[in-house]
Amino acid sequence: MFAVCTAFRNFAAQNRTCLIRMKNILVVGSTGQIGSELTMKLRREIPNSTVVAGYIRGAEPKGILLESGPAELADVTNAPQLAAIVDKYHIDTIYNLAALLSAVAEAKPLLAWHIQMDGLINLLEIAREKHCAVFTPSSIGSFGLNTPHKNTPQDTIQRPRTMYGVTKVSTELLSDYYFHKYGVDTRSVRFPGLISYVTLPGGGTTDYAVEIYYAAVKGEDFACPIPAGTYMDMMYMPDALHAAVQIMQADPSRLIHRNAFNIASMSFEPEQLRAEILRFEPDFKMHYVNDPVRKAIADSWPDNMDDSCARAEWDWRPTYDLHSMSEDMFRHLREKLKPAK
Ligand code: VAH
Repeated sequence: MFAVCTAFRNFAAQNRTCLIRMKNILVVGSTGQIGSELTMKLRREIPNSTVVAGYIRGAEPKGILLESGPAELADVTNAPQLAAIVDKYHIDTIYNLAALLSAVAEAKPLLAWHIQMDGLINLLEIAREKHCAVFTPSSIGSFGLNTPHKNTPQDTIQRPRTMYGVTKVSTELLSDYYFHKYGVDTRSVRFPGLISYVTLPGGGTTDYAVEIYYAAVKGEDFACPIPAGTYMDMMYMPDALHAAVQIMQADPSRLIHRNAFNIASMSFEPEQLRAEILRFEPDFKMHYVNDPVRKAIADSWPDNMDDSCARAEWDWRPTYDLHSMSEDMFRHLREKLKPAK
């Protein structure tokens, strides 16, 4: 009888969260590659919402991110600081985007664990006590060498050998645990490599696919750290942001999975990207450089994921492909990087 009551209480708590969700939102890591754009999207698109830009010292919000809504010091490893923000703004949804990306995490594995895992447990405990929903992204980095690389299934073996990957698998498991044990409304996706013209990423393995566009627009010879023929899932940022919002607004009764859905839109290797860029910059030059850390990481990640569960359970659909993304990237970067008059 006790088990039934517990399950019902958890479900009721989870549904109460669902009814009040996505009005008062905290974005932890709001000045990062995803956070800087997600914060603005939420502020633009969620009517009557309060979207708090959480940041750490040395990465303060600036410009429109600072001027368009509240900002608070929100160090994911400082639980009292986070709890005070949740109370102050009556937060109902937390986007947890605080993380070291794959290559940096390999250089600083203990710091990566501290941020990604000690930070996550802080947020999940606060969410349990204060009935918040929590989105903490996973990634293609959660897979390893013995994961099927082609059409990587939603449910499959995950034995990554990078600290980034270990934290992503642990994030998926811990987030599932808080849902099943306490009814915390945790949901997330496994992001591919994300490409954007707004905020430069820092220290990822897929980031060559961002840096290459900057080099092409600047007329620089691009040094590619990823060997030809190395396929990885990639996604244009607008699609990734749409997924991050759409999943948190999905009908929970349809969700069979929760943490973390495979989502996919395109898979390419450096030579395919070079060919696409030459369509916009015929004089573009690229050569390969040896980067054993990024090569080993990239070799362990999928070529392309199967995202049929996300499509079936919450109607995920990408809108950009390599050509439409490249058109948009060049249009914005040529404007952003043009010499000041
Ligand atoms: C990285 N861009 O390369 C990030 C991302 C899926 C890759 O996690 O580490």
